[in-house]
Amino acid sequence: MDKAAAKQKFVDTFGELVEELKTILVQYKMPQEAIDWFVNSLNYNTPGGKLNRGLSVIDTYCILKGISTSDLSEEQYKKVAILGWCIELLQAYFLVADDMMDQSKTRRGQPCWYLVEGVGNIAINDSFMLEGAIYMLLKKHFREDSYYVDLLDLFHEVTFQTELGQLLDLVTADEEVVDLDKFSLLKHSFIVIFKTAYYSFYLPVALAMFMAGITKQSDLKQAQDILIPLGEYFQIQDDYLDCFGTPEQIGKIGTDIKDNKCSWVVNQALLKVTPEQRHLLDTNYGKKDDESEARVKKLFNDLGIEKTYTDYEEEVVGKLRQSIANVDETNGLKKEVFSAFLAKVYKRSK
Ligand code: DMA
Ligand code: MG
Ligand code: MG
Ligand code: MG
Repeated sequence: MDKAAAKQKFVDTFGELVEELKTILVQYKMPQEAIDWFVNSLNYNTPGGKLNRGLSVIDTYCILKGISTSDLSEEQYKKVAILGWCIELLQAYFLVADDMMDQSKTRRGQPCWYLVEGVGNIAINDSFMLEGAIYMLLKKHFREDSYYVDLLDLFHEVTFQTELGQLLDLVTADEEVVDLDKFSLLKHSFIVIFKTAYYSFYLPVALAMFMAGITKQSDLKQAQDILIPLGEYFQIQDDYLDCFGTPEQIGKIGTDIKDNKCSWVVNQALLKVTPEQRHLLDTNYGKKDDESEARVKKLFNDLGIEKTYTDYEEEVVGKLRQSIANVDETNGLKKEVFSAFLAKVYKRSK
């Protein structure tokens, strides 16, 4: 099955899950307007992205089992796809809230949910419900499995880690006072590992490992030791694209400069600036107007940040390939789980 077909097959299972979630509300005898609202929020916020996280659960499961997707029975496929959609629901939950907190305008090429006519602050409750949907689905489909509690633990812990990352991201980006001395690459590393790497990289693989019964502590640790640095690299790409990608490419309008974010880009710039350039950065970074943002972007160009980025990318990918080559496959973990994941993100432009 090619990539597009695999994605389509996965997308096709989402409608069924929406129906299942809708049935729960019908059983509660919920008035129709609440049912329609929830269904609309699910459909607006959950599919529509790259679906890399969700698809990775399926890919990882198949690699661990040594089979191809077409070898899975309908029933097996649906079960592993549900875990994939649970990550996509988690992602939808984070993004709806993230866009409000970051005052973003667009996401996946459409207006952010909170900006849709009639939504506004109801989006806060909608984000909670996207998260709640995960546990309704897990209960319905995994309640009888021996690893049910492991799935719950994993979702809960990774959610908490992500929220901690979002916290550090937000408190490092003061809305009023711009103090670039608060930034550092070490703090950046904390932010991105917690807000992105755990849920985007460790979670899909760990879920598939639990489902495939490959759950030795040492193997979960091997997975973390590769996936956390891989996720850090992925968020550095996100930071880079926020500034240097086009909205057409990335489906969103970058906000990091105006939001005073402790991004990888500004941290690299801080390592290179002359005192005059530092003054320019101090007076323009984190300002809400387009002119200040343009001055900061021009400075980033003058400093050659694009080259710094491509050098970084080659270096980190070299290291990741080395770690992958050293994976111990004795207990059933496979190097291919990681190389497949790396291939999905290497040199990405969206
Ligand atoms: C996103 O960080 C992290 C989470 C948990 C959603 P971000 O604000 O850089 O993401 P984006 O660039 O997609 O708004
Ligand atoms: Mg954001
Ligand atoms: Mg954010
Ligand atoms: Mg970003």
